[in-house]
Amino acid sequence: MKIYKEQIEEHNHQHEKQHQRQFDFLAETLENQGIDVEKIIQKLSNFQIAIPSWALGTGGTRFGRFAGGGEPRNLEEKIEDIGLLHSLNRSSGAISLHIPWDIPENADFIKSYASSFGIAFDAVNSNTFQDQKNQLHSYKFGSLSHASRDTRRQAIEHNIEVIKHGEALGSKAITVWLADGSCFPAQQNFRKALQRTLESLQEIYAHLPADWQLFIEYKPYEPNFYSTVIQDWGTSFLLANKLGHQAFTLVDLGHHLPNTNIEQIVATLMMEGKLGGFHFNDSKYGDDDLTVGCMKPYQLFLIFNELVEGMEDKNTKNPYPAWMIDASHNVKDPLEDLLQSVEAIKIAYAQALLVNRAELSDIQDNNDTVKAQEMMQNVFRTDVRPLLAEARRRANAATNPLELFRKLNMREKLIGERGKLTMATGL
Ligand code: PSV
Ligand code: MN
Repeated sequence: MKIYKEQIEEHNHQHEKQHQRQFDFLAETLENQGIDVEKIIQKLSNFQIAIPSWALGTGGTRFGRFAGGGEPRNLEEKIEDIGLLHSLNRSSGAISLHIPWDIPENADFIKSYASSFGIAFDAVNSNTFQDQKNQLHSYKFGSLSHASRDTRRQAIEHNIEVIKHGEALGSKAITVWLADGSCFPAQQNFRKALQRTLESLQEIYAHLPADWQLFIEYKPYEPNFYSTVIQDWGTSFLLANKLGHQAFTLVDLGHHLPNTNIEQIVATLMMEGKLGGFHFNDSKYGDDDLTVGCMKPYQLFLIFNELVEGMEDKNTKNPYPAWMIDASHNVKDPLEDLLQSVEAIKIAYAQALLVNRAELSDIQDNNDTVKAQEMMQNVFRTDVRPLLAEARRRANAATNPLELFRKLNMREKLIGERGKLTMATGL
């Protein structure tokens, strides 16, 4: 399934007058404030957010799953779905694979198929949180931290295998997320479990190609409910530091206890040059996996404020972070959901680009808390959507991707092609 250039042009043509009016008004307002609008549009055009291969089907909960219809049946169809997103917004030019959910049988073919849609391969993800058919040792009580050497070895080998798959596709990073931990007090020796995890990671790190990065994701609970071995950014940071210069911490927005100051974590990691990547989503309670920006858009903006600050500061040596969406729930059309998430991320990014860094720095040095709030909320309340639409228009994408997706009846067409009861691999 494809969206043709002419369909996008026609859509943009219909919205042209209104878009132009809104864009001209905003551009003039911002230019009057001394903001270089062209520069911001350029940055927005360059900004790409990877789509996880597991977010293209309807997510479920432990209570059930309600298939939405037309879900991709294989890796090729997942790539086609991301191709659809990318032709609509030109901001989703990468896919992040989860192995073994999506093992490419013919890497060369998959690589060139993805590239025909303008899609590259982002970080690959290993999976030692589920047992696979015919697996010798169970991960029920952990993987890289497991008390048994054989189980750890199996998990290490799996990660090395994942790196090999990634190399064949042109990925440059592996993300390790461990479900390892314990459900009950005293079930596990914390110190030994962490030590074993470090040693396992060291073995994986030894197999990392020289131009690769290793991202360590943390999570305070779930599926283990008493403890997780890599519970927080501090533990991830500690491991990344011990591993070496190719290892980094990965921040998943849903992996924090309520009210955690995530923007401060971002700033700290960037100061140390150890923020490797991001998994975007939103939540009300925990790892809810909801659409980015649906609950706490101001927090998202404050996080981007720190990210932009860190990226623009020449004194920080943090590499450019890998951006990915990690969300999947069970009520929305996954493609519509992803379009909304990408939009929310780019809105927060655009707003952060509007912040006058020199002025904010003066305000902070003068301890003017009132002005700090005025300034940040003024930016947050600026409707930057015409900037995003303009960046898309110039890239031959749709000025309003979601509207066009619906107008073209894309989901109905996907159901017609793939059927109503298809089920994508994933959680
Ligand atoms: C775990 O909750 C996680 O955030 C990790 O990134 C996994 O790879 C992904 O979700 C699995 O859905
Ligand atoms: Mn994640």
